[in-house]
Amino acid sequence: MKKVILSVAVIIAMGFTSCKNETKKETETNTTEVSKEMAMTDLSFGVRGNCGLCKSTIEKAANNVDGVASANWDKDKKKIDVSFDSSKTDEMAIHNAIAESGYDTEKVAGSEKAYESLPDCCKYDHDMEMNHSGDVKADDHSDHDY
Ligand SMILES: [Cu+2]
Repeated sequence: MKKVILSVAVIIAMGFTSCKNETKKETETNTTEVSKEMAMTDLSFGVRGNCGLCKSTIEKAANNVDGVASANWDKDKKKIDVSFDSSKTDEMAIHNAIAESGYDTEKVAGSEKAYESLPDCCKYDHDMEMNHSGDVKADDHSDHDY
């Protein structure tokens, strides 16, 4: 009888141990994921441009900045959503990179030289309004169709 009780006790003890281990692992994984997300900064600002070709030029310029995780320019809103690692780069570096590719941002005027070599369809109007907000929001799903 003692033997039975002992082995039951051992089984219970083993069960507890493995449960504890699993719980601990899960917690550790979650913590890592959360801190990864926390390091990312989301930023959104106006950038002038005309078409799909502008979109790829602007996004390429932003993505080429070390630390930028994603960039998505909205042709209708004339604005870009950027996600970046703030320990590697900052807002102005992204503005400058886009301006260097020929495009005006809210804070930095686009390089004239780069603008001149843009295809004709991309020679946007420098007076164009940018960073439209609000009403076009319902179209947000179109951001993901690439
Ligand atoms: Cu264009």
